[in-house]
Amino acid sequence: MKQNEGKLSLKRALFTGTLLTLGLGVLLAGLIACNKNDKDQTTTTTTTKEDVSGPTVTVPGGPYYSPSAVAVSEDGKWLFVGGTTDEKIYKYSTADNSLDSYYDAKAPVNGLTVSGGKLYATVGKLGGKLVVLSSDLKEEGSVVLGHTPIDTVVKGNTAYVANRFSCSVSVVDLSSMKETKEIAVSREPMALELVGDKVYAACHLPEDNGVAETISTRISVIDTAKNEVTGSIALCNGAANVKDIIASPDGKTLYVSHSIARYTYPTTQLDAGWVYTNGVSVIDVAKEKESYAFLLDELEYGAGNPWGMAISENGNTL
Ligand SMILES: [Ca+2]
Repeated sequence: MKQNEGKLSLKRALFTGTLLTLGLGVLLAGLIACNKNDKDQTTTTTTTKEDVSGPTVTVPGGPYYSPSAVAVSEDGKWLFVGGTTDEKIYKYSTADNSLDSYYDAKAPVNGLTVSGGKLYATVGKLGGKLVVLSSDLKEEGSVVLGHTPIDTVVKGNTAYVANRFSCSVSVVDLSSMKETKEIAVSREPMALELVGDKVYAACHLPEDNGVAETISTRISVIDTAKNEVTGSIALCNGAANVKDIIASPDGKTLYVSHSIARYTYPTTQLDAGWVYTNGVSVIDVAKEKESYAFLLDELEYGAGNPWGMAISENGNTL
């Protein structure tokens, strides 16, 4: 009992990190209802829903949307929302939450990235695609890539796309919309971040042997001059289920959201972080090394699995 109390007070000290709440879930809840009444399940025609914040939004599609990706236009006027189940991308006005238009991707939407006035959508599973859309959701080009393309960064005329289940990053020449190279990275790249001449691919699962001294996921570092992996950053022991990576505005720090498995503990209790806690790893970009990780959980809750991150322009709030 005494030992338990010691552990708990240590945890209490550790749980002082700011709880990361992106707030997008709340926003999305206001914009899109995730499901409708059962009686509507065969309806494919346009339906009207009441938005909780007031205005009525009209959305097409089936009974489930499963919003899975969001992006905001560079001028802040438009919100793009992609659905996994209804396979569409919606464009909403941020001024009054009204639906402006939508694009039928005809495949699950895995990720959305805004860059240079264009919307880059990663869609589909095996043989998924990168689709480039204008800001008014007109398709300008697409290219078939690996298994479950999920995230994109754009550098000049080149797009880098993480193919989650191919364990690779595709290099796409945007003028010809051709894949020029597929770069093997660590296990299940989930999210990409571009800092200077490097693309950082944050990978979902560890690649280590199950009896290795430490087991953690990796950030694969791609040098965009060579389009080769030139580094691999290990996260803290037990780090897994990586979902997102984001750079500080000055490019000196990377933040990675993930859970931390207490895999060396016997599973005698589930709560209070005995099996999993949720954390953010902080990476020193210049050293290509993790500086520290901080935890996100409330002491009595856990296993929420943190997902997307955003950072304020001054870099002070994550
Ligand atoms: Ca990203």
